[in-house]
Amino acid sequence: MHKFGVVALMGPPNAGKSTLMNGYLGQKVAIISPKPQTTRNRISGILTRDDAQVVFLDTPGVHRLRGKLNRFLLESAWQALSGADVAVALLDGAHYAAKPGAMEADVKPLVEPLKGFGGPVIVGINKVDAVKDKARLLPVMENAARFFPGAEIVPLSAVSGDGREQLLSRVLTHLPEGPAMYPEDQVSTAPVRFLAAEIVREKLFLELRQELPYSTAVEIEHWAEEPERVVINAVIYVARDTHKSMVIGKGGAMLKKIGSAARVEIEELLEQKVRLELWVKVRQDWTEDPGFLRALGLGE
Ligand SMILES: Nc1nc2c(ncn2[C@@H]2O[C@H](COP(=O)(O)OP(=O)(O)OP(=O)(O)O)[C@@H](O)[C@H]2O)c(=O)[nH]1
Ligand SMILES: [Mg+2]
Repeated sequence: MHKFGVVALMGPPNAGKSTLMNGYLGQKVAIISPKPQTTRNRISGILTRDDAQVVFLDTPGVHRLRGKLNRFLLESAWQALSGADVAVALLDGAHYAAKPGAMEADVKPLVEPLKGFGGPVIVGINKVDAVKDKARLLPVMENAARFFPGAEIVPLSAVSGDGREQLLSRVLTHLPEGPAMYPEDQVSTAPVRFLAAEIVREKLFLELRQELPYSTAVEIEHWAEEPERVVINAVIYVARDTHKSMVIGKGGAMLKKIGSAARVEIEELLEQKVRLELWVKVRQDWTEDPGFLRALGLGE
């Protein structure tokens, strides 16, 4: 019997959704950072095995923040749910083991939509590697059972891989029978240009301080395949004049660091030499500009 289905990876920001998806794929498709709200679009990751093909949809963390960009992020998460066969609600178990009271507010925005989803919900209690005293996980699991009644609950670590297969085997029991829909070597439906722009965005998240990464966006402006290399020009949009100099850094040092880190990874992705040129442009308050958000592929 062969199964095919779509799994929505939902959860509060920073729970480890993107890390988990990459772990299943054995390669990096979604970008990851220690900052919440790293993911901005639904991103598919396709896992092909002999007995099943599973399409994971990584989603932006569900949270309660204001602003148009955040509304689009939420919308994108709910849309993943609407097309899914199974929902995995991933929670940061280490965070709630240390702060049991924090779970309620974090999961609140998820509870009703997951009830309305109607399909099976599996709760993943992630980051168990970071919990020394495993007894502290019990109240976390009890709490999760209270907020998501009827859901199966699986502790795991997306980083170490412990529990990852157990979670997947629970997911597989709920997937419908069906043939594979994608070629076995396809890992995502996202175009490589998008993945390249995301890699640049990840470096912005890793290098820039505090709130600055949230008001940056990356657009590939030019992409030329030459015989020996790929030439890529990418624009980093910032929302204010003052942000521009912070992204460029003293003598261009910051931009250089971001550019070379991104180039190395884009070369791995494309398996080709890459020349990456980055430009920083100010687009005043772009996070509140619906037309521009749409142009970036954020929002429908
Ligand atoms: N210790 C530990 N850290 C983890 C684990 N999974 C993820 N992390 C870390 O948690 C942080 C957030 O991981 P992401 O995968 O970006 O989380 P996310 O849920 O996709 O976050 P958003 O896209 O912002 O919603 C990163 O620093 C990860 O390295 C885990 O199992 N154990
Ligand atoms: Mg993410």
